[in-house]
Amino acid sequence: MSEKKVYRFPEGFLWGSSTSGPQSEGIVAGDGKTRSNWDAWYQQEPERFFDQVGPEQTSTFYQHYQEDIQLLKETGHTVFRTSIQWSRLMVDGVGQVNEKAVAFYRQVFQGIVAQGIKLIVNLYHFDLPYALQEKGGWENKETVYAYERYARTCFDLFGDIVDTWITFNEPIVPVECGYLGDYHLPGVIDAKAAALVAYHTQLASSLAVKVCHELHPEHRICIVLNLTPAYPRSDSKEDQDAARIAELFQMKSFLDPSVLGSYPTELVDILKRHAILPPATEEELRIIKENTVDFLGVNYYQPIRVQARSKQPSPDEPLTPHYYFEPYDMPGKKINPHRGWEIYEKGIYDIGINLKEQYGNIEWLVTENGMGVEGEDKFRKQGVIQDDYRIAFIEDHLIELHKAIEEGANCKGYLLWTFIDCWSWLNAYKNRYGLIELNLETQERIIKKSGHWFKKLSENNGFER
Ligand code: BGP
Repeated sequence: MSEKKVYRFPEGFLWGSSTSGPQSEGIVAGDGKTRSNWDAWYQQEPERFFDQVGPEQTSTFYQHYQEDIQLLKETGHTVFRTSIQWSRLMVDGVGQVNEKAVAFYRQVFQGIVAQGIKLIVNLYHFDLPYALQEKGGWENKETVYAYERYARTCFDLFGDIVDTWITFNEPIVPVECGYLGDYHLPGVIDAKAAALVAYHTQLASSLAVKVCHELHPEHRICIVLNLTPAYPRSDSKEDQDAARIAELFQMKSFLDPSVLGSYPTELVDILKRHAILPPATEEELRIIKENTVDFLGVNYYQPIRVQARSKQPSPDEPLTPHYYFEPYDMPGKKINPHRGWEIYEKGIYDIGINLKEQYGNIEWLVTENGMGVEGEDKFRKQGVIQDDYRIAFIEDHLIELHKAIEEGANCKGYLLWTFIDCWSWLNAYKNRYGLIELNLETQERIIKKSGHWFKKLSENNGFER
């Protein structure tokens, strides 16, 4: 039998998980929360959400946070990321501060820090106050300044407890899903609006970095990006071009301005060519240039595989990034059938090396990686879900991450999505991601096999395989 290899991570490597306010807190009568885009959408079209479970029924963290913080400890967390809901903290995103929200978040944050767990707080996880959405959302520059005021309010209210912040989670997702597809509000296909929304979001992120550094120079702030590497079908020039352009849209549109302070010239040229380059003032571009992030959060689930278009775009086709490439469905790829996402562990290695070589070896954390599985009940033995597939999924990715770190990648921690089964946008509770099972009827929490395993992983700062 071959000998086992030990994968030990650098000293101080952080082990934990991420969640978000909208996916975990739920809504309780009298809590003072105002409507977000998700609350409003569920009211309008509940049938779009799996089993018609909406955002008010998320994992009751609002009531159970004390118990849940204990569970973080029991599953070996040394780091935890969650988000503040803008629509909970400020009436309709611009009005009065909700004192109940302030009390709630302060108790949560203090409770986490008191356990010796490093806390990372995100300001925005797809959840725009609906009142702002009604005024044009991120197409309207007023939203940028409303977000800046909201960020400042958070730094003021919680800066004595929180010292590590995130401006946005996966800002490209609302652009792709809301302005180039029909999965987030407003659900339109409008490339010009998409480019404007992306630009305004980047400007808002840079402003939050600026305000954070002004108010609390000792704090650190990052942006979380889903950096899906684009792999070309072949090494033909056409396929390589397709992959390069896919990465420009999907990855570099936020990575370059956030880390390097400017947009890739090729991306600007493409947007100009289609007459959809957002109008940017010199002052705004200076803000982006001067306020780059201190470190980066990387969410990695799947790669994208692309090829050159097989047919010319029709003149009537609305402009989307697919004007330049088409998806490549690689035969034999490994797939998570529940989510339909490819599993390609080496992607995490490639990201680490890319950040090392092209982005000044910026410090980064894996801020999400994980496996959503439907119907986990069938894996229950003696009351506990035996999710060996999740353990294998994490280990497989950690092996690649370990290799990248050995080769000099500057990764400081691994945060799983997520600690407890949570509500996932249109998929609601279809796929479960947690180290801890959530019983939707009783709200009982039971640690899965992976949760016990994760504790050992954290205590040993690695694993053997
Ligand atoms: C990421 C989001 C998370 C989470 C995760 C799982 O993109 O940041 O909020 O939802 O994906 O994806 P899904 O819930 O769609 O299965």
